[in-house]
Amino acid sequence: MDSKMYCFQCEETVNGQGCTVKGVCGKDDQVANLQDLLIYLLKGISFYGVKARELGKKSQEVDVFVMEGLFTTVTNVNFDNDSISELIKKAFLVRNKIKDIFLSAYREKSNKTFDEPIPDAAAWYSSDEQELIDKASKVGVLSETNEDLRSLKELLIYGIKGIAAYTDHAYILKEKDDSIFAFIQEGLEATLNPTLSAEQLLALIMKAGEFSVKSMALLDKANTGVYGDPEITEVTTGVKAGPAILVSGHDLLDLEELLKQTQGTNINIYTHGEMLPAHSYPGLKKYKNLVGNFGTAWHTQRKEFEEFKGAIVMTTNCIQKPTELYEQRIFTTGLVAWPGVAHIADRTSDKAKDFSAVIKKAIELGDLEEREGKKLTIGFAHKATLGVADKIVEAVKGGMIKKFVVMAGCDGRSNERNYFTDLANKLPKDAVILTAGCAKYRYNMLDLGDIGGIPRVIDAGQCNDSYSLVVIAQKLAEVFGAKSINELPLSFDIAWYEQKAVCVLLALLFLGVKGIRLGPRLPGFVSPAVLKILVEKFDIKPITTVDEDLDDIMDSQEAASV
Ligand code: FSO
Ligand code: SF4
Repeated sequence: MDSKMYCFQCEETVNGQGCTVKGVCGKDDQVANLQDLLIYLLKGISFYGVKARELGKKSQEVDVFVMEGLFTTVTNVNFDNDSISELIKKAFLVRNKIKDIFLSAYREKSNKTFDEPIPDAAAWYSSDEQELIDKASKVGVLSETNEDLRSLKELLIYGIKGIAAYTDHAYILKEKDDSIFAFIQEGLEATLNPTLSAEQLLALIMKAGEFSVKSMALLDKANTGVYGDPEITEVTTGVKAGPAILVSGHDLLDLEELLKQTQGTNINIYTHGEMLPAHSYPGLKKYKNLVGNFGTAWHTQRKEFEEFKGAIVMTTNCIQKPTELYEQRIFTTGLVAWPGVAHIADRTSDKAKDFSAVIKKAIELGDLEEREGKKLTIGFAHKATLGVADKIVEAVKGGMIKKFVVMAGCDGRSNERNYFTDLANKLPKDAVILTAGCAKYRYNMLDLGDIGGIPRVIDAGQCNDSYSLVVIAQKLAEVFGAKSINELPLSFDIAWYEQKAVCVLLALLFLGVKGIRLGPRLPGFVSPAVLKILVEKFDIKPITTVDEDLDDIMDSQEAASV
């Protein structure tokens, strides 16, 4: 194949097969190839990382570098050549560090020099720019020539990217779990092993499901530990008069630091996209300057950021190419980067990030005009939802709720995603939607009403809060005396886009959820043979038409049967 790059990690990949000239997301071939080289070097680092751990040695710097490197390559995080090139340079240093740690531990233990074969990813080095570019074009996903092994390896890596993203969010809030760091490296290192069978890769993919659950649970612990358990909260989507800053992405600490730094000023802070759940955390909603939510899912940001006349901060994915109407007033931070966009530097040790440039910009831009907006009810994470469990159980037993439909995941550009809006609209009035992630923006503004005070869209939070949905389902299974959540009147209709959704999907498979509908398209990186395995083992199916799926959803497992 004559291609300048090859990336098929997200749902929007060209023709459902692969971006070969430029990413639909806006990633150019050079960035795509350099990201491939970075992943390759992270595998090389992991080769030594796994060996060092076997001898009881590890390094936090190395663990964090691998985790952050993976998150950097998630869809819509980093589009900047220079910053990826810097990470590649650093990867060589980090690899040397863990190599030295391992070699000295090995010598100490065995009294001899390590002389086993070393994979190219753990040995190759160059500081020459052209050599780096040449190498980058050779180590991407197509370097595995067996289609099925490639499919399994990439499924594993994308799940691990999601795990890394959630683990990084938890780490920022000072929660960590060494077993997750160890698994991330175990999974990456395994992809270098030419003798690994499809069965062994499948076992690792299931293990990734286990660690997906762990990473989401860890992040739940971090978020609730720092900001308290989400509370059922009404959020306004209008605009108040006054200078303003819009915060998008998923990083709650960035939002909090900005709230603190603007406290006592007349600057209003708004959430965008996946930042919406911030309003339900007691530790964040207490800030009077957190005034509302503006806009919807990530893919409408170009229009919405043009309309929002204040300053904008992008804390994590999903960033799109800024238009000239707001490129001078958008800032990136953390792992996010777009060439030419001003970047807020990382916090040094425990010192907060300095958002003064954003604040200065908001003041310069002046007042926003007042605008009316709808109200959204959010905050149905596990604690709040289980707090009203008796009402839910009563409604199920009384026949007012016949079905729960989990419609978590991501939103995206394609019109096919109207399926989720249409399905939500057409669901009978005795069906309740459980949601998390930006997928909700396809139906959270619809007036779907409530059942005895329980809203028909139960919004648990960000994509990682799919964990809450699982906790809720497990609790319901317990209350109804069901053997598993598969026996509940519960259907899964998941919208996916990027690799965090792959992590959520693997978590559900690990928990034994069967019959998940996935849309709008099945992943391009899943080969026909791998799909056959997933269908046989888990009964995964693609979404079809709204009417067909609706019949199927409502026919399966009636509430009355529990
Ligand atoms: Fe959406 Fe983007 Fe949260 Fe993703 S904003 S698509 S699954 O990054 O992480 O749900
Ligand atoms: Fe294409 Fe998605 Fe990869 Fe971007 S992340 S290059 S849209 S497959």
